[in-house]
Amino acid sequence: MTITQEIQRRRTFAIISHPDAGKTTLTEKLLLYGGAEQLAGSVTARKNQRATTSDWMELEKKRGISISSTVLQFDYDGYRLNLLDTPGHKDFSEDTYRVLTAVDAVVMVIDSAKGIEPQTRKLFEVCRQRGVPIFTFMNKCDRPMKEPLALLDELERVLGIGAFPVNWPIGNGADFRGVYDRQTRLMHLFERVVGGKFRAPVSVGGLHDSEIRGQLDEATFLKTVEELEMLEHAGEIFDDAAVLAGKSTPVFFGSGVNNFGVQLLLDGFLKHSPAPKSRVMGGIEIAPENPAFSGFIFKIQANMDPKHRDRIAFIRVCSGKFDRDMTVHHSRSEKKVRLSSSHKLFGNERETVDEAYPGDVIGLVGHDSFGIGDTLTTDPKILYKEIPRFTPEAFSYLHNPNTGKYKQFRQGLDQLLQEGVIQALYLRNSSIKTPLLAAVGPLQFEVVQFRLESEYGAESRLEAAPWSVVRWLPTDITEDALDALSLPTGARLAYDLGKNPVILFQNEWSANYFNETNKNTPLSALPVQSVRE
Ligand SMILES: Nc1nc2c(ncn2[C@@H]2O[C@H](COP(=O)(O)OP(=O)(O)OP(=O)(O)O)[C@@H](O)[C@H]2O)c(=O)[nH]1
Ligand SMILES: [Mg+2]
Repeated sequence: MTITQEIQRRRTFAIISHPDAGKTTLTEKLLLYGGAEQLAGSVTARKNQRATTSDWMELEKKRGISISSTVLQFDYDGYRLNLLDTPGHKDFSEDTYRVLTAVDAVVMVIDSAKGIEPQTRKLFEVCRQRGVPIFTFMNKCDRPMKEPLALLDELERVLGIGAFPVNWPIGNGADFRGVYDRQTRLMHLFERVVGGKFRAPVSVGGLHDSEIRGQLDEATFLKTVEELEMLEHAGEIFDDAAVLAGKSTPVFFGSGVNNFGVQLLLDGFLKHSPAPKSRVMGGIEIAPENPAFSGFIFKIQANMDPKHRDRIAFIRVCSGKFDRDMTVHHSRSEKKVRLSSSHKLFGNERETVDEAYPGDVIGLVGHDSFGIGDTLTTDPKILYKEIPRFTPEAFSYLHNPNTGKYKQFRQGLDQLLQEGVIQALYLRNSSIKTPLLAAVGPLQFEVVQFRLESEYGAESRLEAAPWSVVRWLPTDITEDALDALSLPTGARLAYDLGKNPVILFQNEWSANYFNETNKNTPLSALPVQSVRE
């Protein structure tokens, strides 16, 4: 296969939504239908007893929510898929947003009973800004759902995106029977299978096929026919260009847990989603076919495999070909490094990979100097600046109650900071050695404490810190100028991990007051990035 053929068969996408809409469940089902697993992970109604491929972390299993994104690579129908399941909870949105920089399309999952929820809306905005094509899966049609037309209307009204129903639900809630595929004009009626572990048996036929007709009650049949006629009258056609431009979203209905409509989503997605495209960095266009290998690190995760206790840097390949053992330029250290330990990933399982192409996400092991956002390339002129930063809104000290375990505590915390699980700040002119953690949301504290304990055997104790707002000072401000600042009551000077100066304020009001009274010291609400970061 030529490099162009390899690129054209790659599909790299994330599954996004508000918490609990069914992303992880759908991920498992895509693996089932994609033939990547014989049995989809046993997703049971009892949330605390789940064992899914993509929620492998101890705390994820315990809480039944996704905390960290997961990469799954598999082949299906001639395609190579790189699928990323993301956490929905807003406290983990840093992780989700980083993943969005690494994909070429997204599947947005919506709970059909609830419609568009706040976090879906935020994630949608990020996709729109980045111009990422969006495919919509209206999930949980097996539960009393909103009217499908109302759901489409909501997409158009709330998100301001055109919505094209590729298929249409037949029945609703307990009577949900399947979907009508508008492209092929065929009805797909599914049977429920206990536990949803195997592919759902399906009968396919035309709308007026006697066998299909016989399976539907009069009311459901008439409602479906009427709605389909309405859609036909509207006369819209599938517009690939609008989808690729992020102006319109193809909509699929179904039920992940029941395996209804999953195959149609998978096939429809593969048919219409884009292969890896060029990226523009600092005005230069880098095409995937560019002979230079390049990619960037968007995620770091330690201790994925308890047997190995190492850390994996996840890189999205953007151009050229990756070969194991190749030597590349590492942007942060400006040094040459040899990439000898490279892996293909499937949840927390990994397998050595010898080559990779644009679109692929691979894991690199054994490089402590790698950080999130770093570029690896054979052409040092290429530098990706993709990774967004977030403003923390929650601050807490993290104490080590057990001095005998100081080493484990410190090592664990340093590792988690490098992973970007949470941020840390250092108070200026302070003798306090207790780390001050800064999080986008408080659940991040819980993850840090849990992982310190379970992965490093280190206990910890949280103590709320008196600030709720952080602002960045100009990076070129001198130490003397910092000494001369007059801060509002309760405010403190500190440094972030990149040694950039910040001010911690007790509240928004206090930050605004400082702004008013120090016009020549502009503050930034967004983290600044110094050159080497
Ligand atoms: N009735 C019904 N329940 C579903 C369906 N799909 C998923 N669920 C249930 O919805 C709950 C949440 O599912 P998950 O797949 O964990 O949701 P998620 O979007 O990954 O959640 P986070 O990652 O925590 O944001 C689970 O109890 C699933 O069994 C569906 O099609 N119908
Ligand atoms: Mg999940």
